[in-house]
Amino acid sequence: MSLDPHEAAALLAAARRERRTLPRFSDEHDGVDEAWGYDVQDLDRAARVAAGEWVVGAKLGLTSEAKQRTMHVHQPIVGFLTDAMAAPDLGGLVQPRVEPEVAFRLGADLDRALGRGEIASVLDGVAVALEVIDSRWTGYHFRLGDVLADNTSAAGFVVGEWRGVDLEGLANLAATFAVDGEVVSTTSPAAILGDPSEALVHLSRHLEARGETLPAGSVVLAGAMADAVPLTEGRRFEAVVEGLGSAVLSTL
Ligand code: OOG
Repeated sequence: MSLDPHEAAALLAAARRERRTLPRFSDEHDGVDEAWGYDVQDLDRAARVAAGEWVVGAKLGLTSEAKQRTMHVHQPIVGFLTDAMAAPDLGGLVQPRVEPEVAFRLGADLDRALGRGEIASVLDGVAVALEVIDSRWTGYHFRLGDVLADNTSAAGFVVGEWRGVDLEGLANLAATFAVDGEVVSTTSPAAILGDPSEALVHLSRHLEARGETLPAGSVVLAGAMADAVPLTEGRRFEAVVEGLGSAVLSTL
């Protein structure tokens, strides 16, 4: 039996409101694939906008082979960000995790598929970020269609200070992710598709294929540089990229 995308979006929204997780749709329904997942995500976005949220950008997920292996989904995924996620109500989350990322700010509309060499021309800022993810799927057990329907687990984000864009050396800057001052991962922006510029290339193609655009001023989270860690109370999470700055999320 297939599941109507409207019904799926309503089930996900109710579970989010009630702080419940769900068994993945793909176990019980046919047709839970990429196109279906983005259809549900589009309905979710429309419902949130109708409820007064603003779309402030986009995020990429599963942008490293390591993360794709961990989550058993083998391609990058795209979700949307809203203003509510910029000040997330952490108490309303059910199985939150946090991961270190690189964020970009668009200085021009992203309205066509771009090659790598054109990326700098649409950016006006780059920063270190932390993303809070919270899956609707119990234990983060999902397939591609499920995670797309769930807006790629997007729940919140924190962006450090915006810096001028120098894409040349960005990929190989040294990065760390620390919890309570103790480094849990040593990494670099190269963990994101080999170079985080590729996340923008991927996003621009994704938008063009769907006939969508993202306006100047939007924030783009390029993807995780290291595995997510559980977001628990009484802790301080910090991502640092040398020469770029840091992003901090404290639950103290
Ligand atoms: C999917 C979203 C992961 C990333 O940067 O890889 C993500 C998940 O693992 O829940 O945002």
